[in-house]
Amino acid sequence: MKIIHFSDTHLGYNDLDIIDENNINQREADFYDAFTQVVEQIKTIKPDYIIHTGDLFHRSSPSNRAITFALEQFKIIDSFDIPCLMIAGNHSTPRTNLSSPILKIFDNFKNIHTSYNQEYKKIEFDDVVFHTLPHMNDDTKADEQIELCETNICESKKNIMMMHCSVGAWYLMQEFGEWVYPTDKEYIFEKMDYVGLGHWHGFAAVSVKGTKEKYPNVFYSGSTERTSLNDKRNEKGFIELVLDEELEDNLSIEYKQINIRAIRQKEIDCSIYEESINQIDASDTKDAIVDVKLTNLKATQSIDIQNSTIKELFPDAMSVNIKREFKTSSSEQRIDDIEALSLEDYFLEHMEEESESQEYDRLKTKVKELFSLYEESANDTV
Ligand SMILES: [Mn+2]
Repeated sequence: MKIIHFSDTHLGYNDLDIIDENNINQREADFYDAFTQVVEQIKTIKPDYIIHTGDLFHRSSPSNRAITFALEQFKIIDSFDIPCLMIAGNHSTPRTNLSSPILKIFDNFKNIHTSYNQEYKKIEFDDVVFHTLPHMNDDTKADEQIELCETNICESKKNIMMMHCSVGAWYLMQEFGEWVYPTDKEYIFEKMDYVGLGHWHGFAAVSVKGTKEKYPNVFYSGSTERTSLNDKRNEKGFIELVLDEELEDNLSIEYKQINIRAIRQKEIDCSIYEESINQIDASDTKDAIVDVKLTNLKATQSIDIQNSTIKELFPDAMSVNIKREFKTSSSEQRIDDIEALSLEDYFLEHMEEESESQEYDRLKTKVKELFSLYEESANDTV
């Protein structure tokens, strides 16, 4: 039995204010592209089942474009005549009972089976039972649903569990209302042939109760794109799973990568600024998101280094983000001690320490000018 497991496709997510040739936010288009690649591969692989473990959409009320895209893609999936099972994640679960769950739009698709009612749902076929536990807002209710799942395990068929949660506290995404699967219920995993998980955005085998040992049959497929620039992974894709008694642990797991926009991290050491700039290799930054860290910066130096100068180092990049990290010395005051001082005063004091007197006078004028500009615009917004 062959199964494709993918997850966290976050359709409708957008970022970075860059518009593509079709007037669509470029990052939003990247997510559609990632999804399309998975569907194309499913068509070639022809699995027996397809499972999606949540966060199909980025929001519980997605945009018209995201809904239209999903309906087009699931029409294609439906035409494969392969059962496709999908559960709701925290991003696609409404927080109140007043709104209707978005996954309801697939109710009339022949081969699409959904589970979104914040309760356990058994979806059964001739050879396999899928135990689906969609995202649940209520932890107490969730415990009962897990028990229900356990009692429905079918000895004569394969058993596959589908969930959207953090197993223990190890796979939290720092989001609102995450569901943490209770550690004392992990023994159920051993009764399953496979546990397909969504929520964590990296491909991962789950560790046994926080040890280094991994369950052979419990996996996060990860997301198909990155919903935050803090996610530096360039490997995104899906799982091709084979369940077969001939195999070790009765299964094989293959992680299949798709092509996504690269994120490249670069560092410029400002204590050797010129040298560091000359050493920058921009050859892998075409169409990429580039993260540049300026390290060992001195405050005085920071004023003279323009973001535009740094961006010019990567002319073919899609976007360049610049982070400035200031050099710290042990003699420096801690942030808590200087809260009483205004930022402008603190900054000037620091510059006075750092620079020659003539240079200080020049920079002081510039700083005062910039701070007054800032104050002006800050007042405007009140
Ligand atoms: Mn997610």
